[in-house]
Amino acid sequence: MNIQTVETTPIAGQKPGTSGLRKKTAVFMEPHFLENYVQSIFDGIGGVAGKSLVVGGDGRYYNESAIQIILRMAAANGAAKIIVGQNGLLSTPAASHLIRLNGTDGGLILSASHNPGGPNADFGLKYNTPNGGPAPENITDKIYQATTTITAYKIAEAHDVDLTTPGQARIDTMLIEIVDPTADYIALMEELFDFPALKTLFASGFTMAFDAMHAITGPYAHAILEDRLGAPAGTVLNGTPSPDFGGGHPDPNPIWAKQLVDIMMGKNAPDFGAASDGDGDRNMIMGRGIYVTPSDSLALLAAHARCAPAYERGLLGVARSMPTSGAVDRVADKLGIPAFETPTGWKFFGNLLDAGRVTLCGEESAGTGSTHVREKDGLWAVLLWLNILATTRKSVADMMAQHWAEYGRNYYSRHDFEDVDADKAHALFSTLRDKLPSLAGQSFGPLTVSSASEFAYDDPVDGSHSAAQGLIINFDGGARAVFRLSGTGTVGATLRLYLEALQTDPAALHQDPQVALADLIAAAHTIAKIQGFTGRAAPDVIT
Ligand code: VG1
Ligand code: CO
Repeated sequence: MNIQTVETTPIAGQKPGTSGLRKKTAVFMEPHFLENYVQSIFDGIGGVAGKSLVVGGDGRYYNESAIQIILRMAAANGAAKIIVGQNGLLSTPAASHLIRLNGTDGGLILSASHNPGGPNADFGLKYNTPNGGPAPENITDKIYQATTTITAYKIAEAHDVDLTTPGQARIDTMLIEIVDPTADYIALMEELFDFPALKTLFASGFTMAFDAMHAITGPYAHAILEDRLGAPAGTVLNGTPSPDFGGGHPDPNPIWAKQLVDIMMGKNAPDFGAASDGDGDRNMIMGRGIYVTPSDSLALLAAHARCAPAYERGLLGVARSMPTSGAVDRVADKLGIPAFETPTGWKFFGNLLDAGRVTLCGEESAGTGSTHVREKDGLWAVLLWLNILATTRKSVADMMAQHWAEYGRNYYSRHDFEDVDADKAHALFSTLRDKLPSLAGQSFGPLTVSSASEFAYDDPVDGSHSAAQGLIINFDGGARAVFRLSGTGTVGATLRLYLEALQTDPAALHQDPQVALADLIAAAHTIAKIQGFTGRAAPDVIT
């Protein structure tokens, strides 16, 4: 094998964010950009000589070319084996499963998830560790360090590997196993859930719409929902992945999955609706005439998980990211199991899952998952919901009404101010941070601040400390506003404002969340001077 050692210099800005490195596709395609980052991953994890890795992506523009480069670099760096999805495709949860199933030394996932794809949109790459989960900060720090000192990368001179059919290939001595991206994942789902009960549910006339948003879950959803479970053809919408996700944002929320929302809110809506994101790790849940917030979905799944065979013995504990509502904590209380609060990003759940401290975890951004992999998993959440509905035979709306009546309702909303000038966003943030100690006792409209702090996390398993994970303002009565800057964007800054208020009055459980949260929204704007700093009076996206 001819190995080229290409001299290079560090490229600024290769610092992984909430979930790997995300940049404009054109930036990833600049000379040496991808190669520098891949070599830095390899160097940051102590080299890949003799190791095996899983490689796959969400099929966005540049996916396959990037994989060909990664294969040649892995061979040049002495890797023993690469397991790659057919046509370079793997959903994020399927990649996580393959890493675990095959005991590989981790994997590379090519995705910018919910960010749009295409030559003028976004691309991303992240390293997952041998447990199948996104690399924790101590490893991403090493990778970043390597990007700042890199002097050369290695790449084999080889032809493109044909990834179109499952089978084996080689670059010199490195074995490349090309696998069906869906097969092992489907087998796992079949172990976790009661497929015969789900078949019976669909056979009884239960109807569903699943919006794959032109992204990676299309093939998985077709195979599971329609082929295995007998849902009628047409249940899966937008089920053929396209490199630019049909020109849309593959972000499963009421704004970007509007087609599904219109169906579910319209006449003759199906019983159940769901959508997933670019790389298949998120889920949006709807019922006929109702949108279920991800925080509520997590709480409901925790309350009823025992309906599914995989969880029939109960849950060890639950975890949620800090900005996610406390709805699941109330369920945990009742179940008598621990509830953990972690920073945003799935990498913080890995230790808790590995240590057997939690079984379920989730984020307000529509990510839910369990011990079955070490990523959030969109279709898994959909199947768990289906298993619960198959057992209870209640509508989604009735399930939610029952849940709120029992636990109270954590009214919840996230307001995103996108593409704000980065300096202005940081100025807002640091001004607010400085103000936190003086806020307690101050009133804003009818709301009085009870405490304010910056969130930091001490991992209960390995003791690692993560600082500066968001600003929290608590109000008397339990309402809360949280401010964070997004770590997944590629232009400017996105300010996220998370709003939550618990309502236990049975007469006030069915309001519009924006109305229920109006005082809190006003208080948050006043305290942080959002318009003053950003010029924005209203958010771009409300979920
Ligand atoms: C966002 C979400 C976070 C999620 C992350 C990756 O991060 O808020 O909850 O874990 O995306 O999800 P941020 O830093 O932009 O708020 V995925 O499905 O885009 O990999
Ligand atoms: Co995703």
